[in-house]
Amino acid sequence: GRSMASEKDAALAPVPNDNPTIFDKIIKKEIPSTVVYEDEKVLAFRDINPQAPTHIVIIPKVKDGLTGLSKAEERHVEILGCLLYAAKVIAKQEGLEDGYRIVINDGPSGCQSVYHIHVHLLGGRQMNWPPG
Ligand code: IU
Repeated sequence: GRSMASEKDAALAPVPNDNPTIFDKIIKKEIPSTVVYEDEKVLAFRDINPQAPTHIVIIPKVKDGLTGLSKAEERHVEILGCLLYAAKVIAKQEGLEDGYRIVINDGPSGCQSVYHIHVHLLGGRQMNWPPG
């Protein structure tokens, strides 16, 4: 793996592009991850650097150019819905009945570090507003 001083450093380091990412290796099970949910289109696994007691990353198995939300086209509407619906299913599975936080980081200013769209599901502690 790579070691970075902070998530923000990681987000500011790469030039956003559509190259394969580490998430492709996670999808192909070439590198291990703790999968908590999987269906035909979606894979979800525990974040390697959790920011809450429950921190899960939810990704499409096929990226189809969707490096981030800002690159969404009309053809991506279905997978976007699938990602969000999977978040709801996983939140219930994880026992987050008091609530949780969904995050999509986009681009350098949004602190995105992996250019394969993903939804963060965070819970198990009180979230704050505004976020950092
Ligand atoms: P971001 O929104 O692009 O910053 O989120 C990427 C997340 O992927 C981040 O929370 C990382 O900790 C997480 N992650 C991971 O779970 N496994 C990895 O091998 C890598 C990143 I690289």
